[in-house]
Amino acid sequence: MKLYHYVHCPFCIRVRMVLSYLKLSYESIVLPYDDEKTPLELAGKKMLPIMEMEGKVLNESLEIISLIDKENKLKTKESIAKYDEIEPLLNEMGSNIHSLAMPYFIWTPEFDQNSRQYFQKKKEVKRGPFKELVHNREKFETALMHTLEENKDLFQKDFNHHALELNDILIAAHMWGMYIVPEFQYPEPIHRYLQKVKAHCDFEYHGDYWRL
Ligand SMILES: N[C@@H](CCC(=O)N[C@@H](CS)C(=O)NCC(=O)O)C(=O)O
Repeated sequence: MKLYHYVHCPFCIRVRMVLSYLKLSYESIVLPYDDEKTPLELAGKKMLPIMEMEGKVLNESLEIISLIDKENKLKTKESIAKYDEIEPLLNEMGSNIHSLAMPYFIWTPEFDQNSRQYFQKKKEVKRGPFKELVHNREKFETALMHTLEENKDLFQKDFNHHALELNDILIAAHMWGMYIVPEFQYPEPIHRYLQKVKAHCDFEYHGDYWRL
């Protein structure tokens, strides 16, 4: 299996988490964000994740995950069947998380000068100048905290009595970006929940940068 991904991308992170939860080895290829040629050649559009496996090229995270989790160990079938129920929450959280995290993503080792400029230019079309996003961070943080408060029941699982499910991975993968934002801290119960998902998945957000 060959996974082409962006380290910061939540859709890629969910695939990485599932692979590592299931202890499946794969070739990890972090593509530069400004590389348009490789994804276009592989999948016909500039979108990651892309997975090459079993003679196929897959370009949708949930399709990849359903093929990987053959034994339905994460209740993948049930999660995907009910994806409509969780998608609005992921979008709502994702919108604020991205506005907060994007100005910082670009300073991680995933980016060089060209890919940083490419990313910033593309994302500023939709979200406005990164400097303004950082300036207005309180507004996005307040909105995010409101969403988290409204959904606090989701973060109560202790994983002693509940098994990890794909839904936990989908939520955690979207929330992970906030760990890149300076001085932001999730409320303690949410941080604990996320760290448990991370431990179950043996997931290292930035592991690809430091591989020997
Ligand atoms: N529905 C897709 C969404 C993947 C997606 O949105 N990927 C973004 C990165 S987070 C992307 O590749 N964007 C490329 C670009 O905007 O240039 C999935 O679930 O895999």
